[in-house]
Amino acid sequence: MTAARYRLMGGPGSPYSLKMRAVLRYRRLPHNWIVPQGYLAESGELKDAGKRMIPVMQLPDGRYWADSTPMILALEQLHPERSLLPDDPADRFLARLIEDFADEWLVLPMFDYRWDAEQDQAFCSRRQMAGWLGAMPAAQFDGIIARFRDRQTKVLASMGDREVNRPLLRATYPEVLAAIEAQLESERYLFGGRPSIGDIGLFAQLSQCAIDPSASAIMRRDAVRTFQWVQDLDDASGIEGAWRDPAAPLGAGVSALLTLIGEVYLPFLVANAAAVQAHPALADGGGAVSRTAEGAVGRFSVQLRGLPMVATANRYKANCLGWLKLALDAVQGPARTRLEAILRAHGCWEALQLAPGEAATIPPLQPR
Ligand SMILES: N[C@@H](CCC(=O)N[C@@H](CS)C(=O)NCC(=O)O)C(=O)O
Repeated sequence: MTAARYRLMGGPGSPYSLKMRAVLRYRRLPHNWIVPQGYLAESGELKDAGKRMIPVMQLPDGRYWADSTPMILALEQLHPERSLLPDDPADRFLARLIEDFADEWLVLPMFDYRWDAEQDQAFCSRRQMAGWLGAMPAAQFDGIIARFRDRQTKVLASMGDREVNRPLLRATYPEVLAAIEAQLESERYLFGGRPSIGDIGLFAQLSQCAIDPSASAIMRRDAVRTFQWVQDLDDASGIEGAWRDPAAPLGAGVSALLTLIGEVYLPFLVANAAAVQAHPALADGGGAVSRTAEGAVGRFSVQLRGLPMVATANRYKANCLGWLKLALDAVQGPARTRLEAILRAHGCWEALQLAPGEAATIPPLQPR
């Protein structure tokens, strides 16, 4: 293996894979981008790494890591330059919160659009498999496409009631686009002139929405500046901006995202955590959106903004809430006072408070 380079193994349609690549590019960390060839890399190095999800990153020392959020945080320890974590502890927490929302919520409308209408299923399956499979006769290619479509739609069905959830999920997608459009009126990124982990999280899901036919049509029609923001964030290695002044008012887009998080995402996470507690045997799905071992065990329903959501309890998402609570708990001093006011104003404070004894039950946030 080439000395001192990271090796990032991911898939062409995987938001978390493009997320990690954008991180390595912005941070100017030398790396090779690798799409292992074969149907979802059912054999070979990726399979042997044993992570059961993508992306998988091999470090220059040979170790394999998975799970984008802890990988990003671990890279921060190894490489202090060009951090994705704002200097100000309050902004740093908000960036983490927005990243989490993007990873665990925005992915839901993205996947629903992708595997719903015929034009989306047909295009998305073919273009993703084209990346995984390389050269191959058309008949053989078509057979694999059919298998892939079937797999993806079945997995989505196992995650919740798609028909019931669709109105809520699809209402939040244009809301995110509108938030970024609003943010772009004053700042290039969420927390100033350089991207944060929150920008990168939004980029990941929107990178797919910009390509997938139905989601892309909405973005191209209603949010052209966001469309280009997404293209640019794919490679931000040339960006040299500064963090915003944390004493200044929050950007309009950040504020809109926090409202959505307070009204929809955090109540969803709280309901999920309660459902996980009620089913202690639930497997840890690792946050892998397209692989839920749980099936229909632990289905729960919750009303969000008066709209119904029926989902399968997910241990990884319960951990996400725990990690956010710990991160908030760690913010002290004047930044905490400022942060509390912001979170309260957006309905995010209560859901993020640790219960007595809860901290000891939260697993460490580290690459898998
Ligand atoms: N929390 C993980 C999520 C990764 C994830 O869900 N990856 C998907 C592809 S985008 C996956 O590997 N799914 C497993 C599968 O399709 O078998 C991360 O942030 O890296």
